[in-house]
Amino acid sequence: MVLRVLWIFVLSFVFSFGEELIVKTKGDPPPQLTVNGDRLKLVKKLPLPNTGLYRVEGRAEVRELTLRAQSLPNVVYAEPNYRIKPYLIPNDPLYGYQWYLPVVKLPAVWDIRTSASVITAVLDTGIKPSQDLDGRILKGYDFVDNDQDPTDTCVDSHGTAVASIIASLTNNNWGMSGVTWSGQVLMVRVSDCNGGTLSALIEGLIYAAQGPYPASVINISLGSADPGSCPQSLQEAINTVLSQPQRPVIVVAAGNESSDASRYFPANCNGVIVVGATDTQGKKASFSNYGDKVDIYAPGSSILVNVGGDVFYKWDGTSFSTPIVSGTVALIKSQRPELEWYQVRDYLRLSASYTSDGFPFLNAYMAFLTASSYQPSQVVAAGGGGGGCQIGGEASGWGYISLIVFLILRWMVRRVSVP
Ligand SMILES: [Ca+2]
Ligand SMILES: [Ca+2]
Repeated sequence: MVLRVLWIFVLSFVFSFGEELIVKTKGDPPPQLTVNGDRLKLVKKLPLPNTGLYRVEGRAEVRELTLRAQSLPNVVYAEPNYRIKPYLIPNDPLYGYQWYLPVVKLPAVWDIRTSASVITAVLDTGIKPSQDLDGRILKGYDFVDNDQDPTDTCVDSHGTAVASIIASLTNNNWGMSGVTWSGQVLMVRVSDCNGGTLSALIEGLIYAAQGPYPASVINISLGSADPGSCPQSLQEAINTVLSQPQRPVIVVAAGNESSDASRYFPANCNGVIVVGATDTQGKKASFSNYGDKVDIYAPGSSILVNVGGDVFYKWDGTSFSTPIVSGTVALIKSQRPELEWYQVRDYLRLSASYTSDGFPFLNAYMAFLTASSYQPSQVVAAGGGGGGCQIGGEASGWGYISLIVFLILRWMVRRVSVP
């Protein structure tokens, strides 16, 4: 209950009212209303008796002005001219099988922003063609065969499955819906049907960030328990990626071994967002890795995927919870491209709901809203010979204040809930 009240509090800052009032008067709406010295100018009469749309002249706060207008003797009622939005539910015939999309509140994000404008790289087994991915695929490089064709040669295409969750054409009356509605994915082949190598993964990472299609989000739904810590070369590659001008966000799977994710790379590397999986009951999936390294959990059981053509499966694994988060991050980065990876991680965690067994669970809508309230304050040219541009910023205004209040109240709620 406290949290619900809290979110209403946060939302009241995230949403701002329009600078207009709808006013019903006792008689014909006058061309001008004066409320304690503030002037309201009639924009037009509305098709209701004695009702006009008024624009606020000056910088009066609309909610305060509304309250004061309501107390005028010739006013029947006054209210802000609230913003409305279409409630988009896609028409893809298999949308009904994608139970995980409404659970993480993605349709609510789509009401605000359909389609990611940034590129998401998928470092995986490559790609097979599908009608639902037409125009959504950027063909990257194949670091397994060292050629320009990242086509998947496996019977069950893991890479296509991952890409389909992120980028399937949404609202095209065919197949399934993609998390980014219709964002683009850069396909980089770093694994064949039997797996890949660390070097291919490193090459893939650098290519994704620095190649011809610089990615802002990089999805890695693969990894290894060997050597039990993050390889230094991989950490160096990750550090290089994070320093690129578009500030890429790397999202990686926690792994499916039902053990501590700190044993698995790239989940145990620094600078990545680690994703665990939940089941259809809303609890941590039994197979999902866990532990302090895991930043966020998302649905990873019975996930509808397209493995090319018109072949669809329902698969389990952190491989498939990860692209749900990657796609959400792509929508956030499209809105706020300057965000650093750790800021995105913090927004995902701050806005998370919790599973009944206590794991932080993706709430794409709240993550998107809180991240959208972040305002970049300045653009600072980086000095020295490094070139490029560093985008500086700070969480400012109501978004920042609401986040601080949220943190304090959340801390209080947690303190109270611990026996
Ligand atoms: Ca090839
Ligand atoms: Ca579709």
